[in-house]
Amino acid sequence: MRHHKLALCAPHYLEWFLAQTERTITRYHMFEPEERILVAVSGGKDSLALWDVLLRLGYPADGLYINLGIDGEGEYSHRSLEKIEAFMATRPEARLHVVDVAATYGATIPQVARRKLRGRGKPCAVCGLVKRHEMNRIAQEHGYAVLATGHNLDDEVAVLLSNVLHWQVGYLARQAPVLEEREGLGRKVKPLCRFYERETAAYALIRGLDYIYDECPFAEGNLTNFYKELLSRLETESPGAKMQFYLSFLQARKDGLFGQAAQEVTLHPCPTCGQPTSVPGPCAFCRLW
Ligand code: Q46
Ligand code: ZN
Repeated sequence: MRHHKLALCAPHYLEWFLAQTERTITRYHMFEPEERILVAVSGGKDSLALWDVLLRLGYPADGLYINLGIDGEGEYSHRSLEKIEAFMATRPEARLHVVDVAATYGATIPQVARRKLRGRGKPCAVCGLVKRHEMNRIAQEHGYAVLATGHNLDDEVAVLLSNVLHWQVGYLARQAPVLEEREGLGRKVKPLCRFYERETAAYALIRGLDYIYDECPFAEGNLTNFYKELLSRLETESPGAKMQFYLSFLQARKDGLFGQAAQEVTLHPCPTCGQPTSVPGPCAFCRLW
């Protein structure tokens, strides 16, 4: 790890990874040992690595898998669930919640997106909306204190670059390792946010986690992946550049650079589902269906 000027063998790498995760959890006050955690799992390396680490650190962490009904090549969603079930088979203490979007709401994500967008564009906006709503719903219904996602440093800096390029000050104010809970919205945390993507991949590999390698077929050619490529070129030239970009952003944010924008908008409960929304009336999720 050039950016850390550190080289480790496999057993020490695993120790290091656990200790670093624990340090991130404490540093950003993500959760206390007795708080119940819901981990959003996709079957990919980051979310399975996160779930594995939290269990090994002794946290009460359950999983949530949202079946989006994305088939693409070889039934993407179906294969994702298989990986998660294989993970669970060797961890009897782990519990998994599964939400099947088509069974619950009557259409898969590609179907509802086609309806909504009349065939234009990718279903990602619709997909993001549904995932956020369902994560929040399951966390609330089952009384989880916190929702954890597997975002790594590469994910975070790609979003950061995108937000900076468009000067999305409101988004910048809200991009953080921890989003505190507010009326009707649970706390959200990203315990892997200080790991490079290849570090979470190395962890998954050494731990022998079997995960889904392919990305969702709709991710191909998206802008986030292009930003990731750009940032990786920067990293090659200047090891540690991504970490530097992210940490100095967090510092600037803490110093109040986005202070005005951080002022929260007033939220109203949706009359249909009860989740908070910024405009009075039904929320975007309920309007979608
Ligand atoms: S948003 Fe888009 Fe992802 Fe949903 S449709 Fe696939 S690529 S899974 S993170
Ligand atoms: Zn609603």
